[in-house]
Amino acid sequence: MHIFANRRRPYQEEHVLEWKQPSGVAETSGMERQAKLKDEVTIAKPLVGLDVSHFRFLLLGPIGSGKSSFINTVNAAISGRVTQRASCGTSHHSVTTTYTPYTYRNCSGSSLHLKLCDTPGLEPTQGIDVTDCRFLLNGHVPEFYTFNPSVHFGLDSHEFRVKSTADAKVHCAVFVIDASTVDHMSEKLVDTMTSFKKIMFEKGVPQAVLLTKIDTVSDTVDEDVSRVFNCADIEQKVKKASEVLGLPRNSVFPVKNYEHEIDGDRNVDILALVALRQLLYFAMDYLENQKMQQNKTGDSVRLQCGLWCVPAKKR
Ligand SMILES: Nc1nc2c(ncn2[C@@H]2O[C@H](COP(=O)(O)OP(=O)(O)OP(=O)(O)O)[C@@H](O)[C@H]2O)c(=O)[nH]1
Ligand SMILES: [Mg+2]
Repeated sequence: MHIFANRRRPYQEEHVLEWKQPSGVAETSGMERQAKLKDEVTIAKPLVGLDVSHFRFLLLGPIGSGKSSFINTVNAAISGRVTQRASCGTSHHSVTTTYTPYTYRNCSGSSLHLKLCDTPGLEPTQGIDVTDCRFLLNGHVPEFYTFNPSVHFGLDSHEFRVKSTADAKVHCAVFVIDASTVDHMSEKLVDTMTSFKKIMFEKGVPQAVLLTKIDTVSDTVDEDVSRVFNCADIEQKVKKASEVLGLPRNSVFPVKNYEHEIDGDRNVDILALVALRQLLYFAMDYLENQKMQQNKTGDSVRLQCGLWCVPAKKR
């Protein structure tokens, strides 16, 4: 069954695969589905007891891959207004230079408990490196810090936050990849992202991939974004992204960002919201694991205290 529209189009060929179907959204109308997804992402809150006010997502990826555009697309999907909160465009070097957290508010003014953090794009010879990535994941980089390509951020930077908090740490890392270039990404960039991934695995930080610009690789999707999960071309790009980054296909989310549009499109919003909901699930799992570890540590401290408290005669 089609994920978004339960009907067959004349150009839908026999070989076109219905390759993926996020749960619980197939049977409802587009409007209901959009409203349900919006509710879900609006009410999602970090687990209590961890001192985390917002889920923090770190967006990483090559220059021009659509990181800032995704931030704007989410804003449009949540607030109903297509705007340019984050500056977007194409340039020789990254348009984004600052580690910027974006928070969101829906049409009725309710704040979402998440921050999408924009970062400068990766380039073969500059951009965020493995050390920067580690500091970002650990929460040592202050929000709104402007990266300087000629001076590395480090322990000697006066802005280095020595004391990090659970709130400042990254709860889910998101690689943003352009679907039109995924088949021929530079080896250097892939190596950089692979080394980021290694640190994330070490730290237990979940990783996801946003596959952007799907409208540029399929005329069918360009014409009607709701056909994304019926499109063999997109399925192939998702498979490629999963192979390149070594992450499972169910953590690769195809999205189309607002780019030339001035009005919202329900199907564009739904795709962004489906991706965002999954990202929230990943971050929730991460925090659940943190809580479990915290409890385990607490238990062992309690156990130690218990032993110390055992009266001498009983030893
Ligand atoms: N057609 C299409 N264009 C897109 C999409 N996403 C982004 N773009 C365009 O791609 C260009 C780069 O997008 P940005 O969002 O600035 O990319 P970025 O990853 O933030 O780039 P840097 O900040 O330079 O690293 C802009 O011209 C966007 O309009 C998409 O899904 N479809
Ligand atoms: Mg940007």
